[in-house]
Amino acid sequence: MVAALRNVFNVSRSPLLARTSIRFSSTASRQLTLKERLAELIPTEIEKVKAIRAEHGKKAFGPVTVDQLYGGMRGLPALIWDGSVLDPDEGIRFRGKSIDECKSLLPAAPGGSEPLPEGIFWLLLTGEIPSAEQVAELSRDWAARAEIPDFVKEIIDRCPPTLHPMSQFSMAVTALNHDSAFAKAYQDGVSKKDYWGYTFEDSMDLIAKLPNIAGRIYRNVFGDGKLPAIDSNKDYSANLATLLGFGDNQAFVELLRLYITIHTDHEGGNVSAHTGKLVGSALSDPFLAFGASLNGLAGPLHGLANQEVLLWLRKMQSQIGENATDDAVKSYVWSTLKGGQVVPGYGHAVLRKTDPRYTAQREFALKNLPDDPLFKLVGQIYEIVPSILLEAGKAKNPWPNVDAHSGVLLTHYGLDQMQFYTVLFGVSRAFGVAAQLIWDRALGAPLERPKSYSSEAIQKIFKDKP
Ligand code: CMX
Repeated sequence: MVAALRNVFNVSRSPLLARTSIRFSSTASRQLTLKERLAELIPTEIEKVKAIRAEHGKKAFGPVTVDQLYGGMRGLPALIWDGSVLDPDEGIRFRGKSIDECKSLLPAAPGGSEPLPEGIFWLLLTGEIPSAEQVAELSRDWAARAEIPDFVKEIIDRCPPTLHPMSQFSMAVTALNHDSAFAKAYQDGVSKKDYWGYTFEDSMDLIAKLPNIAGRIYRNVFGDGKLPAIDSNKDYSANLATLLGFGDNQAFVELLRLYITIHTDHEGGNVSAHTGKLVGSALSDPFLAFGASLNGLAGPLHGLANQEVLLWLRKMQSQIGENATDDAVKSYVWSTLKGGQVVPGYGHAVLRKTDPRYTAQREFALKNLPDDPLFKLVGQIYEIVPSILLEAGKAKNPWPNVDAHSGVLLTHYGLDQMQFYTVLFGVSRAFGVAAQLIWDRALGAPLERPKSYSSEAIQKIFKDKP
């Protein structure tokens, strides 16, 4: 305790911590802020990584096949990512904790039962479960940082409503780089050992400003362009719900809390996470790095699949009607495959079982909207699609992923503008990318630069080898 307090005192005097909203209290009764706790953890982690590299650094991690070079690097061990690990059968664990464990361990809002995303950010960064007080302090800190610069508002307001919300989102996030603490400190010649503190501040600003950006895009494209103010007494998800116009619906607020929590992180190799890490490795600040992540998330094989699922379901309903028979659904699925398209929301590059993020959303639906017709259709499809994908014989994983379910829940509460769905995924994904960016700068992660080969080189290398 004494050592911890001494540590708090030391880090509190650092200029890097000047913007942390809790101050050192001489009574020492308050708990550590996230930044103070991180400052304590970093030296130990640096030593841990040094020891791992000293002991195992020269050991091989297994063979690399030519197929992996051509095949999207599937399964290639190539990255360090601490926030979460994905098991093909079990699904995601955030710092070792399953979704169910997160749901029961992370603090919920008073009167609520879903985990607050503030808690999972703490968990992703520290590996620890925060107290309710620490989570409340994060809510207050983010609300205090939520305002976006006028020129960013103008950029969003000038976008034509026909420009996809994800493109608007990426532009606005990239433009936040104007006020990056990291970029400024770098220009001022900051020492490498202090990178993480500025990355932390930018990451906190990034996460805090996303609701105002997302809300503004939503209101401009789908509403009257008028946006309410952030309430500093509300948690992150409640504020986001208010900005979208659903703040009075407690079930929707709870849905957002769950939604943001489970979409935060999915280990490091997926397109949005890896892109953020890659761009961050060039010491681009968190706004530039996460802007790039968003452009990857906007692809239909990744985050845009949540929009595609709803489009596909609606098209199915328009062709075969609501309450369609299993046979009609089957032939619609086959027509999708025969048309050379994918069944959106099904399959995964790593998972080989039903995505537990799908299951968590299904459980929410069973509790809150069991009789919703679209939810029933999603359940019907779950009984039909896997066996068809298996019969078609191509997909390695015939089971649903996270995107198969989210749109149905949002639609139920009236958020039926499917073009907006990936923006919500993006708000959440910032948490996981930011957490890793902070650790990458704390641990001095180098510029990423893997080796590429031409097909000619591959032919030459293996010319006389069996
Ligand atoms: N419908 C039809 N075909 C599918 C399929 C699906 N849902 N999933 C995989 N396949 C096909 C692939 O297109 C591939 O075909 P080709 O050999 O003709 O190229 C073949 O099966 C093998 O693919 P795979 O090894 O099983 O899957 P990949 O790792 O290459 O791709 C993914 C994974 C997610 C892109 C793929 O399953 C897919 O396209 N699913 C639909 C889109 C989707 O839901 N994406 C969201 C994923 C979650 C997220 O990131 O948000």
